[in-house]
Amino acid sequence: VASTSQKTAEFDFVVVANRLPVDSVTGPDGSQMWRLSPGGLVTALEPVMQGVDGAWIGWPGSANGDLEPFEHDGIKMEPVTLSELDVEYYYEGFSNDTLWPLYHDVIAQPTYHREWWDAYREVNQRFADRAISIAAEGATVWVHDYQLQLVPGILREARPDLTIGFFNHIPFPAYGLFAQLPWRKQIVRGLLGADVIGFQRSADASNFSRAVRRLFGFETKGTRIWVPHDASQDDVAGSPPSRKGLPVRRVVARHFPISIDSAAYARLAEKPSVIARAKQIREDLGNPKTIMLGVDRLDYTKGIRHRLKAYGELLREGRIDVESTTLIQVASPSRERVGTYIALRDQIERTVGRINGDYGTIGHSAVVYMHHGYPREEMVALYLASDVMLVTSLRDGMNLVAKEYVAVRADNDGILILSEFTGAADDLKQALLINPHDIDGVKNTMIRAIEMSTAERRRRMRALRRRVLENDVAKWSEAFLDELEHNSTARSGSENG
Ligand code: GDG
Repeated sequence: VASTSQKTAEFDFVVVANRLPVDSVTGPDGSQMWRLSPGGLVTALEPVMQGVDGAWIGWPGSANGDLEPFEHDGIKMEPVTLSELDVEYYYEGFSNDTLWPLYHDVIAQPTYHREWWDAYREVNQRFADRAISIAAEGATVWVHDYQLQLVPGILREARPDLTIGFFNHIPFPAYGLFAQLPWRKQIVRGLLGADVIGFQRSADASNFSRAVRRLFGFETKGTRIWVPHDASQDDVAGSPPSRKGLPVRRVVARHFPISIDSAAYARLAEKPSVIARAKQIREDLGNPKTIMLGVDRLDYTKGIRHRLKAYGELLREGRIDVESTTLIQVASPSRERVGTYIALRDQIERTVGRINGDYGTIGHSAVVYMHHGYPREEMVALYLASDVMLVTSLRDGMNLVAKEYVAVRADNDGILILSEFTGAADDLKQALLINPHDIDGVKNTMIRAIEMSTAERRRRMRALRRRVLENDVAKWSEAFLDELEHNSTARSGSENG
């Protein structure tokens, strides 16, 4: 075991996530510094981490040598080292080319490689070992996302004193698809090490419970699952284990829809510099009547091609024209060494090039396409500048962009077109919901948005804003940690069935 195991166990609250919430940046004098990556997760957990003795275990983001633990913005960082090969096999391979496409309903073909699985197991063990060595007696450990599904099981075996939570940020697929995974039993057993397994949608939680029943035959009822304490008893045949007098623990699998720091977004949108920038963006585009906007990581789950196809057809049919309507598409670079992503980028850029070639004029582009990341203030300015926000994911755990767009529209204006296949659609019913596969439906909805009356726009946006402002990310983490507190095996003794 690594030298870290000799460290004193000192933290009462430990977050385990693939990435640390910091990026390495180069300062003006050429020196390396850390900058907090402003994600919702950090915002939600920062107060929790500072209230108790907390630490965050994660990969610092580039394959490099060992880094000592350090503190940044009051958060204790515990960096986990990944080698070049770990990045290739565990991260780009098993996480992003096996699990990601499988969990997103095989929109792209998942690749199954035994070497990738071996690396996934090894790296999960490494993350778990760190948690085992730094978590204080009786601590709470919150593990995040599909890269680390084996960690709860490893922790349960080694440290039954811990209270263990897991949250899956992406969908959990129907059993018919999940069953493809050669290591489906190990993954499910790994997750069942947690006291609470959180999902984005209730459908994800029921897909998971069904997988548990099909693979193990454990008893489930509503959001509860009864799991043998002793994994060697898993295969006891016949009726559910709890009825055969085996010691069981209760696991809760339910949905906790994630959100954003709504107030922080609303505040950014009030800044004079951001408002001025939004105005500037409209002017730079020649003040078209309608600006449509897409903001996505460049990922095949986001339905960027479907969106472009619909938009291109509207131009071809003359239902919209480049003088009155502009589409801005921000596609931030993502997973650029994975083959599927390289191919997708080529397809998207070819399509944008064609549309602009066919319909653009000297003064007006049909599609303004940008393949870079932007500071958050620029994103908010784009949201404010746009009349119609396009979220056309083919499958998406939640989709925070939809919530951010709503949070910043204090003017109660702007229209959200939202795919039914996002977690966000479960809650944001006042959006214009679409099926992105139905290109005619998407086209008609775009036209409907362009023509929508001010009264209807306001009515819808007001209702959306109520939802997003009320249910922010702080509520999300409170709800999860509250459930975890109530369903801890460690805290309730051996039996909580
Ligand atoms: C996963 C799940 C789930 C994007 N480009 C830039 C930028 N962004 C920000 C957005 C938003 C975030 O990144 C993207 O979040 P999403 O939720 O839309 O999508 P994923 O990255 O796929 O996230 C998803 C989420 O986890 C949380 O659980 O909702 O379903 O797939 O905040 O604003 N931010 C900046 N510049 C960019 O260029 N600053």
